[in-house]
Amino acid sequence: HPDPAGTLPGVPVVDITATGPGATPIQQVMELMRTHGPVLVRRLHGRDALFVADADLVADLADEERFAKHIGPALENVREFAADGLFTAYNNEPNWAKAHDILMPAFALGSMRTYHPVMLKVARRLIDSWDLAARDGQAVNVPDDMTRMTLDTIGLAGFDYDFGSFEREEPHPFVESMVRCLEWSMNRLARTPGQDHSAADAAFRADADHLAQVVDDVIASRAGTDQSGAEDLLGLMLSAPHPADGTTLDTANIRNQVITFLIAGHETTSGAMSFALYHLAKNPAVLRLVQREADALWGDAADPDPSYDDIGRLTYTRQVLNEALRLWPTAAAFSRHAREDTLLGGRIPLAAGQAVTVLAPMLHRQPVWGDNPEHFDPERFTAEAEAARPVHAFKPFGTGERACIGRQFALHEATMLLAMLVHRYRLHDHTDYRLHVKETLTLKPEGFTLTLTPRTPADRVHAPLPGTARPHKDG
Ligand code: FDE
Repeated sequence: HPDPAGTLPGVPVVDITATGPGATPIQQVMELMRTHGPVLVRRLHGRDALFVADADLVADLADEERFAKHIGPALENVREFAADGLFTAYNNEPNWAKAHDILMPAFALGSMRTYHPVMLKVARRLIDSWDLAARDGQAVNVPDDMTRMTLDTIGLAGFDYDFGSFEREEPHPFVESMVRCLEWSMNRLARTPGQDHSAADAAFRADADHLAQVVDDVIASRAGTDQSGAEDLLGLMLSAPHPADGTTLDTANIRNQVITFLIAGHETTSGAMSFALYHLAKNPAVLRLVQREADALWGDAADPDPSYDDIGRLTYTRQVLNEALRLWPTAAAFSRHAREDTLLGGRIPLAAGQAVTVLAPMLHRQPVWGDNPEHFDPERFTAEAEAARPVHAFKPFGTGERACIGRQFALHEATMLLAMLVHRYRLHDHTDYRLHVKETLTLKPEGFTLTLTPRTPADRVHAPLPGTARPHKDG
């Protein structure tokens, strides 16, 4: 029978044309893998996509000699509004290497020292708003507020531009346009050939124009000022010469980079913090351990002043974030292609250019994670546990030279905020929330709300910090 991708030996083909991918395509593939195993071809209207979550195959895909990042259909759609920005650039597009080289220093671990004060300032905006909610006994919408916080942070830290998200009832219009652009990118994948989508496409164009407009404002508010010495992203983009050829980024590319950073820098990070708070609300024993860590640093201080170095000491808080990213990696899939004809894992023949998509949430539930992978357990991320596990078993930030450039940025921001929140509030799961994961290319716990009460000195956890008293890993 006709088979566009050619049958792959031992790989099941699952045709989803009858139902389509629906509103939650990532979770649909997760379900398919629970039935058919961690390697499968998903067929939609005769178009095939190979998905893998098997740990050995993912490790093989991490081989940069034989595989490279693939811009699949989803990222092709994102290219309609982010073009040759870092995330969506083709590997061989000159602006990828150029922007990568210019911007790398801004994301090295040491640069977090520069961003720390701004991150702290925005964390305090969130705390001010949560203090009011706590006083009035009102619930807070966790993903909405995390999105306010991460947008303001990347705006200020990256571009010295203030979105003022906490002064608005509704999300900033930029966020609304951006979310619709991402939804368009996702829904466009599910289209039935031959139907008319001109209304959706026109609405998308209007949103994409709005994004470009906001970004031009961000850039305009900087243009003309002296950029020498400006260390933020926009400063680098406007002024830093490429180390090799001395040229700077062109205006169109700067616009694409700003859109890229505003998107990449906040949806994924806000989702990660939202899932972390969800798991803490559901796991009081873990919450107590995070509180103990924060209490050991900041004691009864009413308004602690976290230092840059404090964040490096929050090792258990970091483990909680990693464990949240294990179960719900908010950038859930990334794609690779074969550079030449090759055998994936020594058994699946791939032609040069053929794409494979890694489904991280299922990779993170494979047998290397033990026999109870659904169980939330930050002990999986102690240094010892990590050393004992294959390196490619955990991929929330992608792989290789196209892996996430913003990883340290996101982790510093998220670790600090999480510790400040658990230090300050008791979290009440007042609705007995049932997890509902919304997909807009990224993942978030839709409709997750908490009520809060201030913690008092009597709530502090006074136990000492060493790892010896911790519950044992995997029973
Ligand atoms: C990137 C990234 C990735 C890869 C993708 C592919 O491969 O396709 C991933 C997976 C990610 N990333 C993830 C994540 C998570 C989180 C939380 C984050 N992420 C965050 C962030 C922040 C920021 C700022 C960012 N991020 C950014 C970015 C960029 C720019 C990119 C691209 C790179 C290159 O060069 O390519 C990424 N990120 Fe991320």
